Amino acid sequence: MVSTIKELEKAALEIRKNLLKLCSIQSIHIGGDLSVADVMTVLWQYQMKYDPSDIHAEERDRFVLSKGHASAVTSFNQAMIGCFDADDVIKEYATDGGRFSMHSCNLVNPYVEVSTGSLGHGFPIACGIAAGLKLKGNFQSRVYVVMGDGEQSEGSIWEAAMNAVHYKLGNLIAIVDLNGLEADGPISELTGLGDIAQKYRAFGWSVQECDGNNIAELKAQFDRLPAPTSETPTVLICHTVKGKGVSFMENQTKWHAGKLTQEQYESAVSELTREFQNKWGID
Ligand SMILES: Cc1ncc(C[n+]2csc(CCOP(=O)(O)OP(=O)(O)O)c2C)c(N)n1
Repeated sequence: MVSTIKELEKAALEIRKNLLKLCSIQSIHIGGDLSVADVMTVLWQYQMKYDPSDIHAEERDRFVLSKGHASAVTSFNQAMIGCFDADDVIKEYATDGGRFSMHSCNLVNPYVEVSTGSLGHGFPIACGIAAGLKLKGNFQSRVYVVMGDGEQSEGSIWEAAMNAVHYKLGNLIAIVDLNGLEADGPISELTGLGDIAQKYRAFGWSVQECDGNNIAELKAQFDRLPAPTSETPTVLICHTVKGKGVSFMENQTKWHAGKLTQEQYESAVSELTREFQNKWGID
């Protein structure tokens, strides 16, 4: 487990560099991978109970990527904890018979708890898993589910949100990557999410909120989660920037998905590296 802020920020830098490398080879959902990269780093490198050598352990925490198009950032995090090599992700991504692709698939990759990609499905499935754990008498595992803010416009999200409260799923932690953009533009101009914290609160959820691109804040939010035995589900609303860390990608709808030229790749990597070194020095 990685626990200092510097180590976690370094891990997030490595993950972003891997994302950019992959993105220089082929088109990936880079905008939403980068926005959620810090959340995923703190979750996978610090927070979750997950042993890559015993992936069916009953006591493990479960992870569901409801915004299934952010498969690459998940795979690079799993590589970092030893599930497989990051180079394998790059080599096999979107190839015939490869374990990694635009959307996570557990038929070819056993580290994927649930295959996702069709938005609005992962969250209800995560609710079912959380209810199942309670029925089985497992009160030590949590279920973490990561959603997009565009994804909140799926009706199934709100059916699940209602049920999670009804079934007292305090072992369920929903995370919303609130980056303000979906595939076709700003959410405020498409469906209009309104006050999302207030909506979850009205449904009976416990709401936590933070800057989702700030590792220290994220760590503090995870540290204060209620115990899995609690009876109220928690949503962590993470305010993020789509394309975070690469200035020409930040808040740009066109970088929802895409491929980098060699020149763009080099400029993006040097910007990220410079930013890290300005803060922590060269080590
Ligand atoms: C049911 C469904 N409709 C449409 C899509 C196509 N799609 C893929 S990503 C995306 C945008 C999602 O926006 P958001 O949830 O905000 O994700 P992020 O911006 O974080 O990438 C859409 C519409 C899909 N995967 N599933």
